Amino acid sequence: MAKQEVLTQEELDQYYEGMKKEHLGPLWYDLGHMVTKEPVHDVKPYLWKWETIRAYALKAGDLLEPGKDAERRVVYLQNPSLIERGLIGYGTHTLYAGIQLLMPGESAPSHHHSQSAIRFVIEGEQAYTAVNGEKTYMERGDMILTPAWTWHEHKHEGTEPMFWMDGLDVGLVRTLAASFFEPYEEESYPMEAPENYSTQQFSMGAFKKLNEPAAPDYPSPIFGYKFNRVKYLLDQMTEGDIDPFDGYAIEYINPATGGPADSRIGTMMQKLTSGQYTKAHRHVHSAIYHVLEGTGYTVIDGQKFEWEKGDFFILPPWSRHEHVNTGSDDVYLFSFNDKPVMEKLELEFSEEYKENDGHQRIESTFVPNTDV
Ligand code: GTQ
Repeated sequence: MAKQEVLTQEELDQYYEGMKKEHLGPLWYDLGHMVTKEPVHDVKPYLWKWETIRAYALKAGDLLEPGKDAERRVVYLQNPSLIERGLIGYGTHTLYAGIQLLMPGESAPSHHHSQSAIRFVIEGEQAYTAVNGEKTYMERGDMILTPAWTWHEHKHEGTEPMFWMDGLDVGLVRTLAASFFEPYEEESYPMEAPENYSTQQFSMGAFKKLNEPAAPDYPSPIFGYKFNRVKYLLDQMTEGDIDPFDGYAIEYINPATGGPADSRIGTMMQKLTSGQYTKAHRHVHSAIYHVLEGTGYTVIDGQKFEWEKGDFFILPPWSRHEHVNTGSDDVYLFSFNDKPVMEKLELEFSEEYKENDGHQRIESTFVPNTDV
């Protein structure tokens, strides 16, 4: 006889109801919901077309001016699967992406926050991001760091609209109840270093002035990571360097540690040659992807996400994925992720998909705004 049968059904019901009223719970029923066999999450994949995002961002150019009407002019990506829980600005449960527009002559004032941020330049030139008083000029394909709690501001000195992506660990910091924000007391932080200083210092070789202190481990001594360097290195890679799941892939690093460029946000550029397709795997970390160049698709948990230049898509945690280049030119996929956090917490784990020669069966094709 099971022990619980010593009580009548009515007594048992009373016991469980009483427990609930006291805000207590029976682990013998609920352990499997807490300590799950595999990651459980409610982050669904999604894809946004560049032409849609661009049109909405450009329209905001008529509606408001950064520094006057708003801190920043940004149209952010809202994952529809997370807004149900009121999670505003969530692309994944940890990561945020927004598309920032600066019109010629405009600037966005200096501030700092406990979120880490990265920028990835989509369109335009002759705008800079200044980090702690050092200007880094931004060109298409460049990645710029604004590490957590560094003072940063943006200014556009060029003649055409300037678009870039902001990537921040909004969800992570919110979940950890660790968000702090502070505007700088003036519009601009004092410019202290020569322009592009850290990028020049570390661009081919690595140097410091005799009396300059050694680069600290944190934050990275480099703020601007140039696309032409990434492209050069990807082009030097040989077939032996191909990662079965990510193709030709390069991670951006902090040269002082050899670890990720930002200590919490991982950044990666992948190249896929014409016809190249990768095998499926899944990992604990989640990512947001931006298609810098090319056409193709990514299969995520059996759903096909077709993309072209400029598009963005969400890779949820623990979801099988594989990438295909269907065009005749090289594909460049930029992505940022929460892998550094998962690794620091010793939570990162990945699993190869072994069935069907490593390729998923495609069960459906995603159409933006209908498959929510
Ligand atoms: O440019 O500093 O998209 O603080 C969101 C928050 C951009 C920025 C965003 C920010 C910024």
